[in-house]
Amino acid sequence: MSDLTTLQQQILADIAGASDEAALEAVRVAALGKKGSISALLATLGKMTPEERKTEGAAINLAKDAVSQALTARRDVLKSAALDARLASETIDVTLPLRENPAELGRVHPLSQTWDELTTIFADMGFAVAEGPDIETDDYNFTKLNFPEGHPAREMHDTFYFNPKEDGSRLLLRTHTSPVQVRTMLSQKPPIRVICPGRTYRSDSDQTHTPMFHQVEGLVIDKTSHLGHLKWILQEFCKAFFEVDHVNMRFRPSFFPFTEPSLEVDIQCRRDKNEIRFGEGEDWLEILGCGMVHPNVLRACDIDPDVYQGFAWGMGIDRIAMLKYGMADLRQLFEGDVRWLNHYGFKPLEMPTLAGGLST
Ligand code: 2NL
Repeated sequence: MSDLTTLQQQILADIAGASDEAALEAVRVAALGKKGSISALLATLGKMTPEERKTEGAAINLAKDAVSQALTARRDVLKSAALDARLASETIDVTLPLRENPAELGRVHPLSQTWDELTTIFADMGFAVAEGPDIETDDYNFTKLNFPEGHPAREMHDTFYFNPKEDGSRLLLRTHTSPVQVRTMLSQKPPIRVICPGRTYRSDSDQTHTPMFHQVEGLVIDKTSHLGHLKWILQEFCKAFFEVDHVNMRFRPSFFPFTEPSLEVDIQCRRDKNEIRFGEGEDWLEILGCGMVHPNVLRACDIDPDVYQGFAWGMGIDRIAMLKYGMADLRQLFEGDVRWLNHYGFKPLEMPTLAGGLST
């Protein structure tokens, strides 16, 4: 009996001495676990007489209850002490400035923004986006586009050529995205409605030219497509892109080998010191070239010009980006200066939509 009292006191002392929840758990296992000291005593009840079992059993169970209660009480004390310690150590300075959402830290390059804006506008008019390789054949970049071999028009584009192959043919860096439209006409049947945005290359470098630049061309081929459709498409594009209700446009005769007739398009604007406004003013700004696709081009692309006709246009993405976003120097677009990008860049989660505004 006194053994039981001693054991109980020892266990209660161990409980009081446990300094954290792990130590307390060890004490519990040593007393009440499968091989614990109190469990061992309970196991001896089976070998006792009924009278002994009555008195001994009651005493052991009282000791077990006392130990259980002490364990619970100590666990509560240790838990709240641990919480107090955390509360004291983990302070939050609510006066610190908000950190920017990591997803909002980077900036979208103005050219990517412009690219997204114009694909959004043309997609709304039912145009698909087509892409192709930057390295092209002479055939796709020139011959199929009605630039005859040795024709001076080929010299109009300062082409980057690769070294000639054994058979004399040479690859080149595409000088416009027209070869993508050639590929589209060769692989699809009309009606065709595509835009082809992409990188293009010409050996030309000054204040207003970089050897690599971006172009978006458009192509529509159907049975009765005509310049009236083209004019409407370009007018709607300019209004949507420059985010104005009204634009005046001027179509001037021009020459491209791949269109006949060919036209250049100016948009009316007001040019103040550092700002250009569209839909008002007396100045004219050239923004693109266009025309009816030349029958030779259709034939070269396996389309019968007696059945189908269409129109095409091309414009510089870099140029319209600079016009819209008031950037003075073309070359800064490609310098990769993070300070410049922080100023002219766009927030990544604010994507252009027609309903929500292209560039809010
Ligand atoms: C400009 C002029 C233009 C086209 C591009 C084109 C493409 C095919 C057939 C016919 Cl496959 N035309 N593209 C037509 C007229 C003008 O670009 O000044 N771009 C910056």
